[in-house]
Amino acid sequence: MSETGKNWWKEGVIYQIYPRSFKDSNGDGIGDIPGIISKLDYLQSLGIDMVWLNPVYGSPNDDNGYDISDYYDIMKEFGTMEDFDVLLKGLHDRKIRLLMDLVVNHTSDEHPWFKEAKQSRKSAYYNYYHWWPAEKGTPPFRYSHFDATGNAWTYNKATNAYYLHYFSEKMPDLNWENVATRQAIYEIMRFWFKKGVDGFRMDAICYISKDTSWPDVRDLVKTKYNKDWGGYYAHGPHLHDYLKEMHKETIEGFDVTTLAEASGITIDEALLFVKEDRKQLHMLYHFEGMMLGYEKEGYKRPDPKGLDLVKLKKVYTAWDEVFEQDGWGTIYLGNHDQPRMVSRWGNDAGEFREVSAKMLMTFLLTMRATPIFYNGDEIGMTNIRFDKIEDYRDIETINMYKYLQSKKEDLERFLKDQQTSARDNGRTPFQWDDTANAGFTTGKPWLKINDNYTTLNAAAENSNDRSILQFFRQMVLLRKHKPSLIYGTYDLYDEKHPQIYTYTRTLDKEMLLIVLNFSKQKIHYDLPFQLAADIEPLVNNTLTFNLQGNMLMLEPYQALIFGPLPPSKVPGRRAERALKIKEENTSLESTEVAF
Ligand code: TEU
Ligand code: CA
Repeated sequence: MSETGKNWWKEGVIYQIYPRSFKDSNGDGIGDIPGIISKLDYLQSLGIDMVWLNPVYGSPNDDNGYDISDYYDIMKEFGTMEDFDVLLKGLHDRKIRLLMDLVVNHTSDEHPWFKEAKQSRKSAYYNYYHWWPAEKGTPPFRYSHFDATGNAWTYNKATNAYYLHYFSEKMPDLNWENVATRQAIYEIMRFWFKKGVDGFRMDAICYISKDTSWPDVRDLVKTKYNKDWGGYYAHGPHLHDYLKEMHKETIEGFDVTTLAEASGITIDEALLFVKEDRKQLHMLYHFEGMMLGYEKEGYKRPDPKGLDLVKLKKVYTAWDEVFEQDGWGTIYLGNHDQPRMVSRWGNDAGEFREVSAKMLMTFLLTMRATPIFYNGDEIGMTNIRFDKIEDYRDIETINMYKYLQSKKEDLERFLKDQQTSARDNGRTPFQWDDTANAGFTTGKPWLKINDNYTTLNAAAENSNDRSILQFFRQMVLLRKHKPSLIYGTYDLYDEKHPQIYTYTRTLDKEMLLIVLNFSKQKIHYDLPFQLAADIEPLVNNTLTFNLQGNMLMLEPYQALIFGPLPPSKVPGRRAERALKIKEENTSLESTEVAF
């Protein structure tokens, strides 16, 4: 177990709600807060401990709420502050904590600060944003994630200057160099903490500090960061100063947690953010896993070679080794920025959907990290795979389409690739039951509903004892009752096996063994150590169990947990690692002696 303390946010399971798609209460086709309130008992029935709610603040919705025009109010489409208070109380009554989404790398261009700022260079709010005065010529190129031109500077006539926007041109970046901006942000955070929210998921938080000497970084980005603008953006000179200051001004004194969206952050610097005595943030989520199975260059394009499980094991094992030392991690396989978990990492075709969704759940709920589940994943919702651009609502897809169109690139291929990777795959409305519009709305849904809702829905799964949903509930309970699954040491076996992911979790005298088949093949698998001949698995996502001697006959996507067992005497990767370190030290010593 890590030396660091035990905490509620390490022990809980996070459930992410995308409010626009969760439940519509008034028939306008858009999910809302009263809709979530009507599903509070459902949330409780899941056994989850924290809800991460995507942004619900005032917003013109250029990027579905990530473009905020009022941090102190609720988006009209979502309801009122009274609704919010009811939701918060309803969650707390059910012992569920609420994490809000904090979006402070940028605001909406309709935020009063920007509306003022863009009037004149003399405006009191001019310095709340980043500007490049036109008399200095063309601004140094910065890449925009969402702009159809790819350029993050947009010209504004009244100030005769360009403003910076790492995302869409309706999302100008806040200037954190300015003390007043920072104080205004801390004020917002304290407002919500005082209201009783239990923490923040922090959007694009690693991008907040900019090098305002504005160097020409095109070459740097191409070489050092391998064309990865996220990597460059996440390395601003004052980032850690600001996070430290933020902690002191807001987090200290409240029993809250923070979860950083850490795109662009590498593994060797993760602890700079979450090492406990650095007093910055509590947890982060990395993107290394999310890059697997995609090509390195260009937009998110599936790699024809598919997913390499050996690499996946390497990534998640390496991140575990980081948090074994200090800090704490999270683990997820999908969210509102990603396609559906089962479509991407499992198999959503026919009979495999159910079993592979359960296998992925077993993985997420047995790793040493706080698991984050995205709404709909608990019932195994799948990618919608739109075939025309008109079906998409996401600014990322729409603007990338326009960009590629302007470059005369292959649009057909782009649309095909989007069926695998587009964010809207994960944003289709929640499938509650088999009534019209999946019980999500009585009106016209803002984004098409997946046709498979007639059979794939929460109501059907609720009344089926062997459903994905019931499996999820049981696994969440199991994690709660087995401290080894939370704090236990993680040890990997057979790291080179291309289909099977095997590991143990050990705490004190108790060990659990987890064996996951990530493939659609039946596999004969030699266990790394002997189990009792009459052993029965503690968890099995299939109806079959076949152990002969040391050999397991695994069904496609089968997930098994054995235990509690006494700690293994056969070393896994962890013990091998310790041995290696010891050997290195001995050889060092002997070298010293020799010379
Ligand atoms: O995402 C930030 C981010 O790094 C994106 O580039 C992300 O990698 C991309 O959306 C993946 O396709 C956050 C939010 O999660 C996202 O929904 C917002 O659109 C974005 O910030 C801007 O606020
Ligand atoms: Ca509504």
